[in-house]
Amino acid sequence: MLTASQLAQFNEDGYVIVKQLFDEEEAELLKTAARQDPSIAGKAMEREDGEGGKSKITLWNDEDDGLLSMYSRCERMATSADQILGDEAYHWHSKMMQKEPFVGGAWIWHQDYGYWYNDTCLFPQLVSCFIAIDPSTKENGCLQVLKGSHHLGRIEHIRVGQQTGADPERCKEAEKHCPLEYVTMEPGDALWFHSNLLHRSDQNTSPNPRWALICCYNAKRNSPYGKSSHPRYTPMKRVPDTAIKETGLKWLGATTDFLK
Ligand SMILES: O=C(O)CCC(=O)C(=O)O
Repeated sequence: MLTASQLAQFNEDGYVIVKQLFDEEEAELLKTAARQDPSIAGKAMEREDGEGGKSKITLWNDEDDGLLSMYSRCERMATSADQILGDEAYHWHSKMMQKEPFVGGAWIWHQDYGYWYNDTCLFPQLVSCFIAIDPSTKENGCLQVLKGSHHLGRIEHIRVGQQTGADPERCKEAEKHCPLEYVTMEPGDALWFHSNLLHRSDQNTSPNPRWALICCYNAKRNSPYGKSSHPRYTPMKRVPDTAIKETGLKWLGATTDFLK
């Protein structure tokens, strides 16, 4: 549940950080599941950044009964997503971002709605929650955001080197108006960010991993009208906040719909 002032901050800045959304035990369980659930390593896709780095991502659309799904399904996440979207939120996808020491790749400026527009969502009424698994620092490539850039609306996304990102000329201009913030976080902290917020991250040149679980939600009324690589509105199987500790070390199931 977000407070009125957290919601106001989200609307003004395009993001809000919730410190310790998950307590120490939940953050530790998340780290163990991320590192040990065989699906995470087994279904990881490698993404070259075109600058010599590469990141691994494991991405799934559906929810199941494994521990990692409890983070996206739990009441405190689902309710916050409802509040931000002003509608019933449903699970769009979750992804495990694995930025490994020394090799973890960079991401260029982009808006998530830059891509999700092509999934035939009419409104930018989607939101992501970045949950830090490791400390997320400048050195290991924490997320960077342009504060208030969600007010720009959707920017055209084009091929830039080996990545597709927001038009670099527009981003350069946006940087003159919207302050750049390095979002440093501790394990268990969460960052909610708008689907039109410009964000990027640097390579991880440090000896420390920078992993994060990102859970993304769409609004019920914004269900894709056409072809989409993510699901149409399906009610979330919401679980109480206690489900994380109760579930314990249970891995994602064989039926999980991982994207390739
Ligand atoms: O993990 C990162 O550093 C970037 C993540 C990101 O930009 C995204 O998932 O849209």
